[in-house]
Amino acid sequence: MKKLARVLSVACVAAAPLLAPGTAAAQFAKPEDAIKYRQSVLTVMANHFGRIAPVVRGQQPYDPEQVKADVEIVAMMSKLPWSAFGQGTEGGAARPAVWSEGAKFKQAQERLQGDIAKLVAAAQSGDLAQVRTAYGAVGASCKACHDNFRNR
Ligand code: ASC
Repeated sequence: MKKLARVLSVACVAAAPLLAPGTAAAQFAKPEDAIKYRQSVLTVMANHFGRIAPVVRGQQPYDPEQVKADVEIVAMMSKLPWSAFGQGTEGGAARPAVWSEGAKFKQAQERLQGDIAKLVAAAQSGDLAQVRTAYGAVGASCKACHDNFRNR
């Protein structure tokens, strides 16, 4: 029995790289760690996205360098949360649909990243009207994903 357990554990370690890269075990010691990681990343992302809101609403002067810096943080952060939604990490505010409708969840990520790429380009243009349009599209992407995949 002991020997079988050892053989199995060696086999599991050997097979680990073949598993989906997003599995909790690959990157996080515990499911709670994955939940904390994705929530932290999304919190930082929302914070920097939110800093641009008063600018696009005309409540704060447009400082192109500042907007660019915030958009770059949003873009970087937007790459990170998804691998922390691996199998076995159900919980937090995530709905079961994240796992039961994986293809749709993936589409929502891709929509967001496409919209963020446009926001990066708009921020680089230094044209507030372009930033405003692209900002609205990113916000709509955030909302669409939340409507489908996040508990209120
Ligand atoms: C934000 C933020 C979100 C989105 C979403 C858009 O600033 O933190 O989650 O915009 O509210 O509807």
